[in-house]
Amino acid sequence: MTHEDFPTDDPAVVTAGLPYANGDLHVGHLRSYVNADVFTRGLRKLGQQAVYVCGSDMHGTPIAVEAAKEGVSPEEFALRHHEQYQETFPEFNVDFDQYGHTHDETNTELTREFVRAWEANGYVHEKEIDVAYDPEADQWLPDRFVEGTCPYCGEHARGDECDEGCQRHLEPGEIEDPVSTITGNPAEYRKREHKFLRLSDLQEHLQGFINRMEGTSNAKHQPLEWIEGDLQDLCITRDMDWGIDYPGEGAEDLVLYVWVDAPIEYVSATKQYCERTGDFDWESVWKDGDGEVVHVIGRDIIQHHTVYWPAMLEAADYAEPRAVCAVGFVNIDGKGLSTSKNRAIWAREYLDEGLHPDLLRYYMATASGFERDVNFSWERFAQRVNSELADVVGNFVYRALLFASRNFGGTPDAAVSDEVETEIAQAMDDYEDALNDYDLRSAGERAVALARFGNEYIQHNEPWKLDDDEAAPVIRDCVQLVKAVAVLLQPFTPEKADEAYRQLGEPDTAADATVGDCLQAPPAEFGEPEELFEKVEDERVAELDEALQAKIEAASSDEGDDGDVSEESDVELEPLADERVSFEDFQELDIRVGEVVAAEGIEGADDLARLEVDIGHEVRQVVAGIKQLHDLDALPGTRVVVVANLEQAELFGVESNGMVLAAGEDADLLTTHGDSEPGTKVK
Ligand code: B3M
Ligand code: ZN
Repeated sequence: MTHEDFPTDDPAVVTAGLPYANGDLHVGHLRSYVNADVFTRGLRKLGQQAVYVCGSDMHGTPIAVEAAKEGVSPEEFALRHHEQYQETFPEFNVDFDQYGHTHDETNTELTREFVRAWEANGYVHEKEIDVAYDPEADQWLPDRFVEGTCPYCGEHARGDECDEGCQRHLEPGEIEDPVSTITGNPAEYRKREHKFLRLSDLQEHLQGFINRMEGTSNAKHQPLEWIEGDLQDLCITRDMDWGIDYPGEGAEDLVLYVWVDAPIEYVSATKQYCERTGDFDWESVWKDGDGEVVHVIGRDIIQHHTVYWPAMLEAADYAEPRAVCAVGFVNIDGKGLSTSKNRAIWAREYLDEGLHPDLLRYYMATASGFERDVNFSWERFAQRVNSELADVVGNFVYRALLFASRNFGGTPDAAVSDEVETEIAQAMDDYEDALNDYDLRSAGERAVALARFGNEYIQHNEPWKLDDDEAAPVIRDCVQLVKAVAVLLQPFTPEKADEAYRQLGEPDTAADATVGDCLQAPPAEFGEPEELFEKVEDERVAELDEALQAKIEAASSDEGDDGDVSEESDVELEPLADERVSFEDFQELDIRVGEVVAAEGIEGADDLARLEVDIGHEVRQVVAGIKQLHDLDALPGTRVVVVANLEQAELFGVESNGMVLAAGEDADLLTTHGDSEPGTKVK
């Protein structure tokens, strides 16, 4: 089944993965919430009815463990963070239409209804399993109360997720060599009855769903492997006090697993929104499928949203979501962001620097494709802000509106030229296509490209050399372009777009505008504009960077203490090879300098990219495992080092004729220090 393009006649419900109410917000969080917010606003631009819902995730061991450390009750602890999130999100113009939490009455009730429906539909069974137990603390050890070794990949893992290795969800009893995080002692496995959701009965449905769903390619491809073999049933109960009590028989002392009530909050928040506004019927969206549900999540919770959640929905006779978009992580200095080690840029810190939220929004939504990781750096942030928002958008808007207001008191009385009308219409089409492809970066870049066109247009036509009659049509075109840029950029930079709209004398806000307004004439009268964007100066970048470097150093010297290693992706050095190779053997390798001329992802492969590399004598096609790790669009022009006489191979049906050398897990591409020409032999 293919989905109808946006805009459709049904309401869209966009959700973002619920933040655990257990810490401060940082840029890693913001990336998902900003992207989902931009997407929702983008849908509205297309004329799609769209609401954005989310809430705080209050339950589970992520909260219980942290609350225990502080010596406060989980409820008090979680509510405090929930309130803090409610204040912080709007400061980044992340405007949820409904922001609830998983412990509120609506979600508690709805969660119980889901479980009762599963029971009534025969999807729940009870089974005796091994559960980790700490004899010294005399306590069961659910999820984050236990750590050990992942049975699938051998990495260190938490009780319910292999967060450092294969990212798989782990069922109770699966983790090997369990250790209690309460006492640090080895844990025992003891027998215990728990409730399970029969995923095994839903395999066929899930396979169909994954084929039908839209979204990012990582979200579509990763689950294929998980649902191929026999699906394990999902344990839906835990031995804890904090959580939603199991509603059925025989499990009075158990609460529901946090991943049961957490996604149900998507429905609860929609229900609360609908009850408050009366805008549409939440049940027709969630139960009858007369709606477009789009989940935006971090790439570490793909399994929960493409396997467990659709199974939970189906087992309770709910409809399936339309799309799952998995956003990449934000790394700092090439390493995973670590909250416990303060290797992070905090939301509050950013705001305290007096930086405008729209700048970070634009950077977070366009720094790379949705699903790729972004390596945060102040330098790149400043570069994008300065060269795109300030030099292109800000400069164009200011020049055009200043000329218009000084010479014509507003929009000149003239018709828009065919050339400009066609250009704007093309931008509107491209923008609509990009949003339908869940490609925010292209949508944002299209808006900036239109401003770039405007700058070139004004430069080329030199209205300052013309008399008013001759200048009028040129400025009329430019004013229309300003309006179109403001409309298209609004999802990314809502405050700045509103400001541009005010400068144009528009009576309504840019938020109210739809793509169709790009071609509607702006008011005849408006005053002198002010600059929209301030540049982030070099000295500022140096200061910000210095502060970040100091943090990174402190974090590195901290490494190996008992901090939260779970969020790390630190490189472990491989041991040096003992065996030596002869010089002759080495010389058999024909290693050349190359220059990337084209780079694109390979359809169907999560990590692979097809590169065309100029190696002097010819242009070679090479397949490289760098799709997630590099901004492919930025690669052309980059010097690389290529093993030219490696055996040919075929990967995902694409021939690879050579190998591009890269270092480590991040595939840091080797390049040349000087400017050796493509084809130069490396020896
Ligand atoms: N609270 C946070 C995470 O694992 C978790 C998301 C729930 S979404 C329903 O990223
Ligand atoms: Zn693993």
